[in-house]
Amino acid sequence: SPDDGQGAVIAEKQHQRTEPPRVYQVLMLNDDFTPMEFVVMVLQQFFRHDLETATHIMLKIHHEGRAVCGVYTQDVAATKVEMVMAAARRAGHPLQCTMEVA
Ligand code: NFA
Repeated sequence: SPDDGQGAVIAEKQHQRTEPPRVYQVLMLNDDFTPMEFVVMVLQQFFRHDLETATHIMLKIHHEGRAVCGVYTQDVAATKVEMVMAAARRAGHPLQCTMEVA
């Protein structure tokens, strides 16, 4: 901040702008073994989708191989991936979850 010549610091609008945070898509990948009901449960529990939206996303993964489950900042996206992978492993399903820059 500038000095007014008599030692007082003049308040001024801060022109330095913060960039918006980079965002990441969290995706799940299709496989032949994970039950559809488990994928729908994951989409509701960890991504906060309602049953209709969760079912739609699950079917998109099933038919197209992958789909976006949500878009988050890096830390939140990484936590979602870990939560899904932990739940799948615990249940004995091969479901894969990944993140990529949106
Ligand atoms: N393809 C799996 C099945 O037929 C269902 C599935 C959907 C798995 C989405 C993974 C992701 N049981």
